[in-house]
Amino acid sequence: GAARDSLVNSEVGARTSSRQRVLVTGCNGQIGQVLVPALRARYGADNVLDSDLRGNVSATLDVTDVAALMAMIQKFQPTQIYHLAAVLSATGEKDPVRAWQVNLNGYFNILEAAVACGVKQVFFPSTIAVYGPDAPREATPDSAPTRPTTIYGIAKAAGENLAAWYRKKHDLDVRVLRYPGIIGWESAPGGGTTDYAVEIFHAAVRGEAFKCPLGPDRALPMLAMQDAIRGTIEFMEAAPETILQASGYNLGGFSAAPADFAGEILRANPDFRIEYAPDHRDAIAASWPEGLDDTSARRDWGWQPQYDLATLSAAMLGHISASVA
Ligand code: AKB
Repeated sequence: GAARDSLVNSEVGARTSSRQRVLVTGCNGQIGQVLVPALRARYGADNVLDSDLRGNVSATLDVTDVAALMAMIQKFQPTQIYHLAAVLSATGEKDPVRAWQVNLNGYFNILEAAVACGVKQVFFPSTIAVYGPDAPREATPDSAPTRPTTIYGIAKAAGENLAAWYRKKHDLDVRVLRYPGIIGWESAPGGGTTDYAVEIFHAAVRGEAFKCPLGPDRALPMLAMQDAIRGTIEFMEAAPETILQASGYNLGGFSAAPADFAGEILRANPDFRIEYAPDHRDAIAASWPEGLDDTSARRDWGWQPQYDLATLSAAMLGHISASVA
């Protein structure tokens, strides 16, 4: 009954910080480089295993290699997997086969291995790229149609449906957030359409003119890395009964176009120069929302972003300047 359920839930709550063992894939990516230290601070360094295909990580793991994945999970015995390994939107259009193998098959391997090995929880980062040209452009709600036009969006939309299926069929606690473009001073993005919103600040601090791959007014939903990391951990730790949307939640921050970032930078540095040279990324961005409605995340599990365009832009310039000084 209810009393027993709440007892079970409070036991789960009491266990969260002490007995969490977390495997993170794709740790060399933009999010992983910031999420791993945050998870280590919370659950203990030894309880967080950072993996990637290559680079400076504790474990080398190709998520498309089922045998290697199973062996790693059997050895480390994670209670949770944050599955960040993915090929992003702009790269995906250039190499769709690899994008599908990593983003869909790799994720499917993670879900199957999680069920086989008794992993309790899986985090799947979805994206605004699941929405296509037929979704409302402004304040796009969770309920908007997901008919994406990039291979990245198509794989992520399938991933959202897979999450709901594994929740229902296997009682696996897969949780999904639909991230906007994420902007942080801590790490460099790679292969995405929203990467420009990080790169513009680095160019400004180096005193270089920025060649922008999107048109001046191409607005997209954006979110501060600090908000994204905090929100993700809060979401994963939220009581199971507060997670009502099996295929994911929009995670909103603010909406901004290249001209908006340029305006913020110009206020601090009147010499900043930007040149617009829209390329294939502008076309990808044109198929995505301009802003997100994240009412459900706010209502169900208390999502609340802290940064807006002005505060994030100031923080970006401050932190990047400090790191090169
Ligand atoms: C990309 O631009 O591909 C990503 C995303 C919005 O999913 N940053």
